[in-house]
Amino acid sequence: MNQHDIDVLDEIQRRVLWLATRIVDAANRERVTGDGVKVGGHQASSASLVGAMTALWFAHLDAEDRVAVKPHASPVFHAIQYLLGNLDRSYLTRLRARGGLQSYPSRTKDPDGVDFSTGSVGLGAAAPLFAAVTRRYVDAHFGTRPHSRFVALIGDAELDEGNIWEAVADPATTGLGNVMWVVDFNRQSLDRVVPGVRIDQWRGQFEAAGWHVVEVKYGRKLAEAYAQPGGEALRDWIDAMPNEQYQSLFGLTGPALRKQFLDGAPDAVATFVADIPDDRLGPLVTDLGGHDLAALLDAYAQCDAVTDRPSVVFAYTVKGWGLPIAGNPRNHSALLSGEQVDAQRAALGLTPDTEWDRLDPASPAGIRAGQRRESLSRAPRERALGVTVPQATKVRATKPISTQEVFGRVLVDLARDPQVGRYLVTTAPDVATSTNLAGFINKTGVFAPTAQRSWSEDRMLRWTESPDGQHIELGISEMNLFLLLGQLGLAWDLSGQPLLPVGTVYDPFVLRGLDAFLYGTYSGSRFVVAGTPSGITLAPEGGAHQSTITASVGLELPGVTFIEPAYATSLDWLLCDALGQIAGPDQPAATAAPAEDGAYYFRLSTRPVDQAPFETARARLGDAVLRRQVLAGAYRLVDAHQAYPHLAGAPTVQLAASGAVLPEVLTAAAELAEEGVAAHVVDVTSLDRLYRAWQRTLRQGVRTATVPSVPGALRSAFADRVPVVTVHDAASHAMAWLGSALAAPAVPLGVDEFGQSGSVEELYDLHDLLPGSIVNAALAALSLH
Ligand SMILES: Cc1ncc(C[n+]2csc(CCOP(=O)(O)OP(=O)(O)O)c2C)c(N)n1
Ligand SMILES: [Mg+2]
Repeated sequence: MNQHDIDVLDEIQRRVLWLATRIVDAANRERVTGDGVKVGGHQASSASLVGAMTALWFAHLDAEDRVAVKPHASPVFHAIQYLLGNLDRSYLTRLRARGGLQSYPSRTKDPDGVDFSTGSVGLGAAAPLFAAVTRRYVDAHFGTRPHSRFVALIGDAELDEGNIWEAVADPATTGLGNVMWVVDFNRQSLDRVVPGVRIDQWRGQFEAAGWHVVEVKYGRKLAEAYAQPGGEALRDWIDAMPNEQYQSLFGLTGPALRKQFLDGAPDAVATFVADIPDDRLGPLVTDLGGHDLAALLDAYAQCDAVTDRPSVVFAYTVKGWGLPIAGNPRNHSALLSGEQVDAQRAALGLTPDTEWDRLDPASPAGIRAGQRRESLSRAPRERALGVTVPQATKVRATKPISTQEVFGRVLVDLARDPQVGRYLVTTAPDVATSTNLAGFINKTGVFAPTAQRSWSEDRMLRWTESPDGQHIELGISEMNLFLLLGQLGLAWDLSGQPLLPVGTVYDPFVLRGLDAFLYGTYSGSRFVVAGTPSGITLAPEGGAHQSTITASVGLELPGVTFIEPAYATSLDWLLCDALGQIAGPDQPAATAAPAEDGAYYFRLSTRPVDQAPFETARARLGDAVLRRQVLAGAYRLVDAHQAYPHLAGAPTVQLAASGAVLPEVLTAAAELAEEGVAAHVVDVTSLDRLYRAWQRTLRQGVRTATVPSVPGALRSAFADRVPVVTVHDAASHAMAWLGSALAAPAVPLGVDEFGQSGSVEELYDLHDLLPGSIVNAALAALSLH
């Protein structure tokens, strides 16, 4: 790149800085929200990355490359997309406004082609790494795609987040030469100028994990000064100076800057700078490489040249570069005043009439923008897999069996399906065998970029590692599990190949990866995750392994359908349906509910459960009706009027339960019958779908001021206005709303304390989940009626 090209890029970056600053400014100074809440935005954090991002989009990226942008640099991204012609001008004044640009980059809500959502710091850094893991898998299984580079632009304080180091350390992410992280090394976080410079520590951590590290520390002015006689003293002093002192220089000019700069410096430095006039000294000593376009492009090229491992570039920058708030310790959320904005505009030769203009298309900068727009344009990708997932597998259960075991068997059966099998990919954080993925792994093998020799032969588990394997094994990091699942579920877009991703994790540790779970679904990803085993039914394992709040979490997570079956066939139907939805087009032909999109969370158990009651219900309802109800979220497992005809006219209750506790509930129903109470038993297969159905009718009623109806999913399984006991191996709260939905008194039973070790019976006793307690709860519910 010659000097002319660098000058053109420099002109572009000045305009990018202006637009990014003004986008935030307009949102704050020109919008009347009437609510007294500050709109906000980050001019300083944005300015910091203007150079690195201008260099990327206007001189480095190709159409197939994918980039995660640091959350607080979203205005820079949108300014660039605008200059490239990919964003309508009307959006520029609508940052953080409804229907406008999101505060932080959003794949699903921003209009201009965001590759990775960001916002929760740390996750946006790791996402492209797992997108590259996904690409490596896709290339190995479905043929090589056009080459992509996966880039993350991250803040330096993001490196404090543990998930970054979990991602870097996992063997699954090694050797990815198409990954580049650019650290915006401005040595400031939100609260402060970070004490000390931790570059050596971080360099060591990256290098120990096998990464290639590049530092872009000095700009050209400084590099030239260092090369002069005596320049070494200057260099040594700038390197040795405390970070806080260095940062303070950005707020100073003239003699005050010189005085501060030389405070504590050796005499040789004072001598060296004695001839440099005041107006040049500041720009010289603050000339950092992260704002030198040629130095940045050179660093990117160095990363491209290293193809056998990921790269990280530490770009030394100034937070607030080019703005009057540069380097100020309190600049994270600082906004320029109107006068300061006017001065920035005037300095660029713009006026209020021309301030939002694109680059003049006839100018060298405008021509470059036009060329880049063309070379970065990309055809949209097909989301649907275009295969039909069967409605059920051949898995049959005659003996008592646990849902965890059925889950494993269904996957093995689907792996044999000529259409579906090759698209399945499983992953687990070191719990594949203990969550029953062994059968699938025996059948499909473990993925490794190159074939690995096996040193031990285990006849039970054939852990063959090769590029054909369909299980990606992770170290113990639930963050990595959900980050990988999130990216596997976006492979249709980021790697041009839809997949059917399935992950497993011990249910309590879903919480450990929760932020990444949210991240994936917020990004619009679709996958299946099984949380197994779950609840106090995992009795001997004790409190640290017994999940209680996960059912509520699953129910409440947007973009996630929470499913907790008890019986083999219902799980088979539900899992096949979930994979069918994932394989389907954007608006899947829904089951009983309207289109749902996103992830499916199956909460499973290792408790063997007698399948006979399900078969009885099946005989009563028939497969078609039963399947429809199972998928809709609930069916009547025992109809008291049919099971106990002699109780016609007797007091009636309904016992609603999910998952492993159903045997106790069935026994309670039988005991109630003996006491002259008719008890329906409802197996709630998806509390989430029921809740959503209820909410839909309520909201409809609220919005149209009409009487809400009882949704079909509830009506076919429950009896209206009949007292209800809810029973759940989970916090009692998750099911408690059913009373309101049925307009009936409710007694919710569940686990509201930390668990402990014991037998299932002992622990059910402790938490009032044994049949006797359920009977008493039913009588209490009747008495409340
Ligand atoms: C998980 C998470 N915790 C906290 C925040 C709030 N936060 C936003 S930016 C920031 C500081 C980021 O500093 P750095 O990464 O160095 O960015 P920059 O200096 O470029 O603004 C914090 C704490 C967040 N967005 N996400
Ligand atoms: Mg920072």
